[in-house]
Amino acid sequence: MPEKSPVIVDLRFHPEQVREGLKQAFPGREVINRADPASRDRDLSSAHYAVLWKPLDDLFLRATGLKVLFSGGAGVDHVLTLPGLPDLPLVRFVDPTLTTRMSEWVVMQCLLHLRQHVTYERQRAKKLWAPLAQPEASEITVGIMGMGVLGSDAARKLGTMGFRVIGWSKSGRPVEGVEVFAGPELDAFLGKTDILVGLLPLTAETAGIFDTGLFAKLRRGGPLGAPVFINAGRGGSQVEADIVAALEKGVLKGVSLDVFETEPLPSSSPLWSMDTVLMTPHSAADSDVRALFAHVERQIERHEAGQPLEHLVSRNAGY
Ligand code: NDP
Ligand code: OXD
Repeated sequence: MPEKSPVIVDLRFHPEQVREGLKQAFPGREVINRADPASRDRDLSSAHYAVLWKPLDDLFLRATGLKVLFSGGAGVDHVLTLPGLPDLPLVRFVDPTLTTRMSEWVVMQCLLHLRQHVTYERQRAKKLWAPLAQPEASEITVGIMGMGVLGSDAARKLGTMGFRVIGWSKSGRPVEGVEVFAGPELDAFLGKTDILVGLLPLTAETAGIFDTGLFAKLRRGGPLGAPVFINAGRGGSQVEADIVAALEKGVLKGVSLDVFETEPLPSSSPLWSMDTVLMTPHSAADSDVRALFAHVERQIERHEAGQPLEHLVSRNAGY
């Protein structure tokens, strides 16, 4: 039997978690973990596979025998812009562990805004006991931009909580139980949306899409008073100066952000200190390394058995 090609692991994840995750991964195959100083001078030219997230600069110069690339996350904008990226199949990470984490985050943020958490926190700081009139989820329409793997799952779970859910995607591909609007129908979609959720990949078409003009088209006069914006797609899709202005003018009532134009968010950003902003440090849906390695193993097995790879990225579309 021919020797199995090594797999390069070049992940800027928590090194201890990667080391732990690798203990059970890739049986019978050499693993070159580039976070491990002992691998620094290792010849990479015989490896056919690389799993990467913000890889070291010399990866593609030294790993000249690669056949398939695996993104360590669901998003691939950071891979597609890597200098020297070879023209090879790129597989992204799709797994129930990641999808579940994202839906938890999205449902939690929608509920925090529905249940007026920010206002209650403000009242608590003043020791003010003042129950507010409380709308129900069924009175609120959540509009999800990006109805792929993550958007579709979040839509289903928000529906279980009682929210009315609509979606927007490039193709308008149907999703069971959800009215999905196609690309050119954006304005009609926005006009029905009380809580806007961004789960879009970052591409040339989606860069800067969440701006003043878009926020102005959201439904006004709904039970929340003003629309809410939630984004866990990519920070490059949002114009943060426009978010700040929309919050200050009351065009937006509140926002929840997991992603930012610059990460980590610079200390000079006004978003840090605005009490209408809920934020997390790009942690809505971290990749579980064990699940990631199991997914890569499955795809390598398929590839070596002559079966098509799954979750392939379209270079043209950018996702
Ligand atoms: P998918 O590829 O499954 O879905 C992407 C969706 O976006 C599709 O519905 C697609 O439309 C739509 N879309 C893409 N471009 C456009 C456009 N120009 N106009 C309208 N719709 C568009 O991706 P996932 O759901 O798996 O992930 C989405 C993104 O979430 C990732 O790319 C990543 O950036 C982000 N992410 C963030 C994480 C975090 O922790 N914050 C974790 C994981 C992912 P169509 O269906 O027609 O193709
Ligand atoms: C991803 C992410 O793309 O964590 O998976 O952002």
